[in-house]
Amino acid sequence: MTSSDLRDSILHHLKYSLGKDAAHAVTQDWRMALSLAVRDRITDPWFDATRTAYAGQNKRVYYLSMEFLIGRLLQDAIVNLGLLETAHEAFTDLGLPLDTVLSNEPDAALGNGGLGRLAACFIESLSSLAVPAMGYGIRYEHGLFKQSFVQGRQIEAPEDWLQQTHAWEFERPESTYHIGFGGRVVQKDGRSVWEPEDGLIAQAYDTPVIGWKGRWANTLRLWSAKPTQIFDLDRFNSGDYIAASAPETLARTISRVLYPDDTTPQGKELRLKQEFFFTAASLRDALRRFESEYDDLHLLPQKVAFQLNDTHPAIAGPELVRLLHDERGLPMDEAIATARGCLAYTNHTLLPEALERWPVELMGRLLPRHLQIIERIDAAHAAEKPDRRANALEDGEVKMGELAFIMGHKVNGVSALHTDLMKQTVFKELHRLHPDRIINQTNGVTPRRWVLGANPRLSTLITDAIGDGWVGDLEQLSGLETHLDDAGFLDRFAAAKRGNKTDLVDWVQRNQGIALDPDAMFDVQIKRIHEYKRQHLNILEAIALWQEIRDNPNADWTPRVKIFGGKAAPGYVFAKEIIHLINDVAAVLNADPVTSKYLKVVFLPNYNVTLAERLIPASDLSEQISTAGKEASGTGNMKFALNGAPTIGTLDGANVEIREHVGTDNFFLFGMTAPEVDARRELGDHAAQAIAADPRLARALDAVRDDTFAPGDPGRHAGIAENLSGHDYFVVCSDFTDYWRAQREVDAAYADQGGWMRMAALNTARSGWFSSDRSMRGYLADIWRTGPALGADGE
Ligand code: 26W
Repeated sequence: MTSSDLRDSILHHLKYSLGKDAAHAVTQDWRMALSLAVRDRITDPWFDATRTAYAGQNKRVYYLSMEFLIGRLLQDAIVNLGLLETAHEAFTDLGLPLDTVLSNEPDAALGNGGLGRLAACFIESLSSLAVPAMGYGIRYEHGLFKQSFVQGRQIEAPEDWLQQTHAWEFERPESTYHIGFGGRVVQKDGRSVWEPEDGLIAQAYDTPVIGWKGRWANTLRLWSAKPTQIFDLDRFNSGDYIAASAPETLARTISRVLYPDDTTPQGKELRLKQEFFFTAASLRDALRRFESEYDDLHLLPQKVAFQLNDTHPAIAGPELVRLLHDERGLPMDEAIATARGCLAYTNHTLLPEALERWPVELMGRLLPRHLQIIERIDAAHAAEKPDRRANALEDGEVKMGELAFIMGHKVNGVSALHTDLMKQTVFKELHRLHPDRIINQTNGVTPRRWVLGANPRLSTLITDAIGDGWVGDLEQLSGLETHLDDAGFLDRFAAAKRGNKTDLVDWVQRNQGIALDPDAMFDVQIKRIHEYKRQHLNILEAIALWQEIRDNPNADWTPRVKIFGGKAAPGYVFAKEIIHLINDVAAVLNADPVTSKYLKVVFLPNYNVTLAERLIPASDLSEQISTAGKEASGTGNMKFALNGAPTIGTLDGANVEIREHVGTDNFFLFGMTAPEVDARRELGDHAAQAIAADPRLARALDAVRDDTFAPGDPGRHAGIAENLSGHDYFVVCSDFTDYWRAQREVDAAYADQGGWMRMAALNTARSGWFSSDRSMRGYLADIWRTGPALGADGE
């Protein structure tokens, strides 16, 4: 496709699809027109992929996820189709910068964080690998809330991405399923039949996901809830118009909003309804497709794989058994075995408060037949493994982790450490009963979005050095190692980083009115705000450093900008206090005429995928400082390493593997290991001991406690100070001293710019293993037992 072909197609869509005259088109019109023109290029490979999968009778992978944090799609599609240059030229002709058009797209925030973004990377990798697959999720009308700060406090506003027409989706009014709730179970001809009392319609919306080089496209199918009946006509006719629309409002509520809490499922009825809603629709859709091709249900495990992204779709176990047994007459034990052959479960957290459990009363009321089936599943499991007890139903609750484990043929963790801890802790008993079930699949990220799309400067440099094969085969980055003794290469590497930093400096100036020095080290922590991620450890170190610079303003300080980004769940009070403290510290430090040339703190509001794409390429240092044993994997950590930002971090999640890959000399390690953390906690007064041993820590905590950062309002941050000097469950104080030491090593290393750039480039060269293509190959080999439908040559 030439740039004039693309321009013609854009102008065609502007006129005939959008009804706009070029003379009056605004940026949004151009963006829509470009999206439609690009979408046209996706449609043929998309249809071809579907045809190929049917013709080859390939096994299909269904990735069931409550969240798909896809962000913007236009640039990603253009990059994967190889149309970036063409699009640039087309818009040069049209007199509008392509970047202006691309940045007009809303960021689809249909997820909270790591779990949702992982699902988005996986679905892209499955397309890039040409694996017949489909993502199933919910088409939330409102994604994750928008965050702003008022006097340093987080304020939430509703997100409204569907306010504008969504350019990528195809509505499927014919793909609908009736989803029931409540009611009772009756016996008919010796069979149990669920007769739901309420119901609604799940309607499909399809978004094509194009893979690298446009060879293959899969579908992301998101379900939207519609009423079975739009109006209560009796009420409407009697004049009660508001009440007449009640059924519609109620039904639509199910897909209205993404739950913004990624740590504490609150046992909310609506959440369980959302989970069943999308799971049931997805299973039925997949079964319909299967039954259009095959007539033997026993073939199901050979032809269909359902991956459960955490326990949110774990009701798939009992629902699939119900579809096979109640509705299709397979004997119960065969139904359970067949369902298990199709299902596998990925665990993403060990935090006890994040493990889903539903009151039996609620499950029985909403899904009475499923509750009975869960009892049968437990009984069958106990019969099979009579020696010990490990049930899904216990103490008046349905434990979704146990249910997913028992109903999955494989259960995986998301980093080597996390998988080991799964075996030792939450699934200890079940692991003993099924020693081959738990396996590891370390997370990965897609290089198309996170390197090629987000970091064109670095990408050009890499391609100049080793060719462009790395984009589809990221381990080729190791070829960069031979260039590291070439001063010219390192200079260009430094220039790429510097260019990215300058872009960020300009953007921060325009959007936040804060001036940053691009020569300072950009030290970045971006992720959800949570105690275990320890943003407060980072800000404590900033406070201590500020105090030390004030004591000794003429010393040889390495200039640093600490950048934070991340949202706190609206109900998570302590996380919000951490945000407030960071913003208050930023205000004081940035206004300090003596220290601010060495140290600034910036908390950028509304962290999302788009902001991550801007920040990560411009980062020098990656903060991965969670309490060891608590971060299942992390995926931001991988994006930083790939983009040439070394890590300061603990031995937690995938940090362990990143350190092994990049080399211990190129990673700033600090802190206790997971077993050391547990042992330390046994000492009741670990925080007091740590504070007594480190005057810097004591002084920083004093400043949090007094009114240093809350002028005229002492006590504002007392909650954090009390937590840290008291209970300190996440052992912030006990890791502080070693964190400080590691940070000073970072300072010294950064001061030697030549050495630093070498270390940064080594991080890039040695991080190729962290591609989500590698993760997907692992799932394909060990869990789904299938592979690409196309050979490397496209046949
Ligand atoms: C129902 C409440 C709820 C919602 C979401 C509980 C837990 C979750 C997720 C499991 C939280 C999550 O996103 N976990 C993150 O998953 C990433 C992808 O595997 C990992 O990289 C992160 O370490 C992990 O915190």
